[in-house]
Amino acid sequence: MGVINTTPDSFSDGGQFINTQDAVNHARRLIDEGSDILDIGGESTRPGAAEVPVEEEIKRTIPVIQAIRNFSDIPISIDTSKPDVMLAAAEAGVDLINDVWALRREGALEAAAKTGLPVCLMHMQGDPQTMQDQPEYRNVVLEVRHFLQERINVAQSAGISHDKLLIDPGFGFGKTLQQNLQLLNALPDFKSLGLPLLVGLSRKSMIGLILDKPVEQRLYGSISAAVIATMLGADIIRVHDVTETREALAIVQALKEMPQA
Ligand code: 9MG
Repeated sequence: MGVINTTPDSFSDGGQFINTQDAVNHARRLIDEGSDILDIGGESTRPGAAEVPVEEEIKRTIPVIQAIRNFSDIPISIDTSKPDVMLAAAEAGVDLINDVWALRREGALEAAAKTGLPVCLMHMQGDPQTMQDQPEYRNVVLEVRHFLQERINVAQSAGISHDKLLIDPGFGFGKTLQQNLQLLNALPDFKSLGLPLLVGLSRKSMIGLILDKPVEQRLYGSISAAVIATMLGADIIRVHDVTETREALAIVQALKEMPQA
């Protein structure tokens, strides 16, 4: 899954793609590089990010989706938590809703159900403004797993069928470095929820903290994390650097497909 942020304050690309044409050019590049899905977002979810009015989020994302739909049928995911953005994006032809709030914002559950689209439910403790202040868990793996199970149940009760759901432990969303590493190590535990597992580790602060590197120097760390996550069962990896990650994951794939002796 290749990332396209149409935000001026994204943590990892610093708002390079705020202009529609730039975002569309970036989409073409990610497609050429072999991205299987494009994830388009109009509101930064980095720690401390401010909320964006719904009209602005629609103005940033929908023209990009419409433009991509004019030349490609690549699966597109809308990274949003707002019901009106979900509905507008569905109308514009997206294939997946990626909600870092796991449909907890007012009206999101109903809107997502109305679109009939698959939804990725992600765990986050707190909200983007404050989530990294002092994340606390008794047992991060059990609590995140419990949260996801509860959101799966809620989504199903609202009419979203099990086969339309994906889950994501939400690396960096209200977690310390140690908690992120515990979750990474425990990825196989999440497979027992019986849903595709999406993970986003690309350029995140956990990589920066381990390597003591700024965001623009986290490529090798991000690739390593993607390889580990895939080895441990992740099905979709959300990344900024598609070519490099694809090459690394081709090795994992070859290993997984090797006939057992
Ligand atoms: C939008 N966004 C930023 N980071 C993410 C992550 O780790 N997972 C998902 N599903 N979305 C993310």
